[in-house]
Amino acid sequence: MEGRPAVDDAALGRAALAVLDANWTGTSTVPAPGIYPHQWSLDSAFVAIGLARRDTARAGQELLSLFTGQWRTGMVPHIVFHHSDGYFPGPSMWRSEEVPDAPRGALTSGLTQPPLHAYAAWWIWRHAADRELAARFVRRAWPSLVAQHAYLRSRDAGGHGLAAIAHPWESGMDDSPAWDAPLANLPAGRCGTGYHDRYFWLAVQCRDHGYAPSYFREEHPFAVEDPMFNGIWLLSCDAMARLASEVVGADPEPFQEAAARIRGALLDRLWNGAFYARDLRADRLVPVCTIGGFGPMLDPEMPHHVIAALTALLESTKFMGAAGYPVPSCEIRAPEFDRAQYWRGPSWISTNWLLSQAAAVHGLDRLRELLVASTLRLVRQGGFRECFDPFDGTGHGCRDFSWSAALTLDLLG
Ligand code: 9WN
Repeated sequence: MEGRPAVDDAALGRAALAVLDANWTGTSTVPAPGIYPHQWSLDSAFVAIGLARRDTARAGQELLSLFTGQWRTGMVPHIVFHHSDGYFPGPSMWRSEEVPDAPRGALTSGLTQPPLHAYAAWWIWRHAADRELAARFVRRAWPSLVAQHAYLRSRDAGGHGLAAIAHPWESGMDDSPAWDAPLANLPAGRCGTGYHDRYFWLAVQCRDHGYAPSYFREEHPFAVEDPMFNGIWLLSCDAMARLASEVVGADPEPFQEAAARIRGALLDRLWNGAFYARDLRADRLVPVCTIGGFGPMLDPEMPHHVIAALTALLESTKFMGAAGYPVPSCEIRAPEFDRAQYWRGPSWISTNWLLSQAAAVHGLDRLRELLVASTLRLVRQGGFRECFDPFDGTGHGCRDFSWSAALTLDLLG
């Protein structure tokens, strides 16, 4: 790509596969050795996408293995633990074994993450060399995907068609400044002062209320409608509709209706010239532009004026225009921006990849090419790091990060 010798791409592809092989446990892929030694939901969806063209069987197994942790409510937990050690908070905090709806034989967290899985299943179906194998996988995954989508409706705390996250961990973008205001509003004195004290306190509240959707909707003090979570849900509803008619022989209409409902609610509830997260407990938009605000761009049917405004914002000096290594996870000019701290500034391969898909569905070819080229430049220069400084490309967080490797494979084609 970009006039580089083919050998560079081949070597990068081999290095990416080597990371995924090293992080493969035999049934699924850990996000990174050492720091994340269990299975994470969103990470597995990205890994499945990255493997779809290269190894259909393993891509499918990644998702099916995640579904062994699915709860009877349909909830796909954000972590399925492989053992009891190595990550805090671990199984002894979550205590899923005490929850009647949790599976026996698997220890899991009690929260979820963005539901990218139906889209990942569709990606496998679309890109697999072995169509029969891919179709068998889709039919096996289908009941789990249907249950997951039904569960998300039970998380509509605002009553307008969007799922509300009950914890920053559910967003997949845990340190994002979009959660600062809702976290600041938690009952002081009961939950500690630091953000991470508050994360822990919130998780304990969820546990002590049995992770019940009715508690999440009605009482839990953190309830936020996030444009990225819901943009991904919408994308997956479209994927469900396609899988229903192309593979499963089911009725696509309920999923088409769900996609339309989410689209309408995103525009009614979260759009104000850009998409913002809505803090349901304070009933107001959180006035900071983050990478999460571009999630609804993934929808092929978002109105043209919305896509034009989002593209202008993305290309402006608030985001890509001033970053040597886009896309920063927070608006560069915001006071909350921090170039080195996780979701408060650094560029991530996952969100770059999602935006490259958004650009593709809207025919924004130049934007797509720029995103692909700059994303590959990041990993070529810095390796498969967790995230990157958006100004000089320095890698941050852990090394040999699975979704950085997997999505590189996809970008290499
Ligand atoms: C909490 C595993 C996960 C990702 C998230 C990322 C980070 C965990 C953490 O790592 O979250 O779930 O310990 O900070 O924010 O997107 O799924 O890679």
